[in-house]
Amino acid sequence: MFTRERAFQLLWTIVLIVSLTAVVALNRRSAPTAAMTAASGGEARHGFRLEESAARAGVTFVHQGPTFDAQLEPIMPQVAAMGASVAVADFDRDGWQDFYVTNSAEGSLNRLYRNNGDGSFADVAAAVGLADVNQAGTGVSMGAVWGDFDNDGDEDLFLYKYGRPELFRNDGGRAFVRVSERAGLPRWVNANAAIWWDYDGDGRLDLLLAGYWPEHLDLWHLQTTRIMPASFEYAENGGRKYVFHNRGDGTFEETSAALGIQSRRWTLAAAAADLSGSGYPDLFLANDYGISELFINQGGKKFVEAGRESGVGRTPKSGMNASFGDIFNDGRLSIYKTNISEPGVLVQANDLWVPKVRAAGTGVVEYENLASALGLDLGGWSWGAQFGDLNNDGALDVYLVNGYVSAGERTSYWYDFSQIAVGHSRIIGDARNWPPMRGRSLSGYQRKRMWVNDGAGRFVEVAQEVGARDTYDGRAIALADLSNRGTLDVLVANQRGPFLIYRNAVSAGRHWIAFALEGTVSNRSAIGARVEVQWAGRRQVQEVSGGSGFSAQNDRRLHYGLGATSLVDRVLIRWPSGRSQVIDRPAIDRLHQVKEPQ
Ligand SMILES: [Ca+2]
Ligand SMILES: [Ca+2]
Ligand SMILES: [Ca+2]
Ligand SMILES: [Ca+2]
Repeated sequence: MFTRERAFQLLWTIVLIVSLTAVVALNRRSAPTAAMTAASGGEARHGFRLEESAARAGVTFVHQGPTFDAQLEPIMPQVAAMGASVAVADFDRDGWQDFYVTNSAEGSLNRLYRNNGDGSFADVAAAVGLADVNQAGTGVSMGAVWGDFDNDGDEDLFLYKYGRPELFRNDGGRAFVRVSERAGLPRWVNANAAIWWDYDGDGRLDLLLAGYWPEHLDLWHLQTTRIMPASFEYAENGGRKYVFHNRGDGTFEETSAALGIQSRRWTLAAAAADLSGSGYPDLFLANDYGISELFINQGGKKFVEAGRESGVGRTPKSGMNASFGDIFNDGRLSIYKTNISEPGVLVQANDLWVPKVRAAGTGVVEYENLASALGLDLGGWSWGAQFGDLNNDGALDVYLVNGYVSAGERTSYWYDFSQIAVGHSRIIGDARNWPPMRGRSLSGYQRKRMWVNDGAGRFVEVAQEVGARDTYDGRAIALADLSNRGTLDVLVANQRGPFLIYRNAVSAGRHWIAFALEGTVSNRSAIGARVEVQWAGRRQVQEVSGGSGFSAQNDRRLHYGLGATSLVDRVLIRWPSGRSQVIDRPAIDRLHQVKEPQ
């Protein structure tokens, strides 16, 4: 039987064999800026311009990577390649968006940047008790997500690590109280992904925590080097998934087995939204070394894995990102999952899963991959990506960061990497068999991608033109309106690199509208609320998210570009409780605070 899987195996093998014979002469330079034309030309053409201004804003953070057991030393740069993350929220409720940034060396400090409202930021992590969270023996930070789990109005913080997961209760924006034991969190999980969601719609936020490495591993004290994925395509020896159901009394119960979410794939990214039209959030997992998984929510009581049936889980790749966007303004969310591509060696190409049919009830949506057709397929060694209307023209654009290990500038590990990739599982699974990196790069010094959606379903790449010109090893990206001016700024967390803030200047005459939602019956953070904005014969749907992209969380206020229109006809809100709300002709060019009607 010549199965589809067999075809992909063959294809993969052929690609790698080709790579063995190819001359991998990568000649990379990291200084593209000199050759670039003035960004003002880009602004005129595309309607916006990005200017990197982190240092000027007082943000001078440089991420430190982890250093594991010395037995991993030869391949340390690639196994210790994650941990830079960013999560946005207004933790002190002053109306200005703040952000939390993780650090990943033992003993290093995380940062909480409070927005001063004047274009500058101040690190208050130490003052509020969120800095010193990477002490030896507790593991190191990989990412964080904000959510008000006790519905008291203050955004609480969940921190996931290669190590001890932590929950911090926000006490009035002045201090964070560690409540991990009381909450009932496990002792040790090696995770790169977590999200807040209210999967059963009871008005209390639950937590999904997705393991990458198996949870029994202490990466600083290895008993064996047989810890690597068993396969590059079908590895199922990764970390388990946890669902923590919020009991409402400060404690959580672990419900993954009862819900049917029991994957051991190597998850790198997770995101939830109501993809099936049931009123409950479904769950998408982007997995490394294998296929993606799509768990369809059955009324908050059970999940059915529908990767194969829906199409999104048929082709094994190296999934790194999960984000949703209504790119055609037709009320349907597409899924963007990034993967690895290195021209001339391995081109997995990114996936843009576009729904083919509108689902009814709890039915499974069928998807087709239109990444190539729309021009979103090639992003290098891709990591985090987010949808957002950066030029306020009414169509969602995509910002993507990339790059794996930028080391020796004219050296490449790709040849050796390809050799291990075709090996037998017994060979791949043991870190001792992986060729030493010896200071070589692996898809390093890559140019970022900024795709502008032309509104007709075609994306044009404009990163260099609009000023997004760094070549650091990007991991997490989050979009946030930092200055409350109706423009989405870009926050980028780089592995072993500086944190970047691209301030976004949008051309005059482009309108917008934004919504800050607060649940009453629903969870107070309003995670899962769905807002449809209708204007000028168009409509766009967005959902409030408890984490998306790669190790990231956007500004949870929903932002819609409107182009030249002067009128929004109507806004439809579907709260997670199921309540509906209609707002007719809301004022444009402003943020609307909307509280769920009781
Ligand atoms: Ca604030
Ligand atoms: Ca709270
Ligand atoms: Ca719940
Ligand atoms: Ca746009």
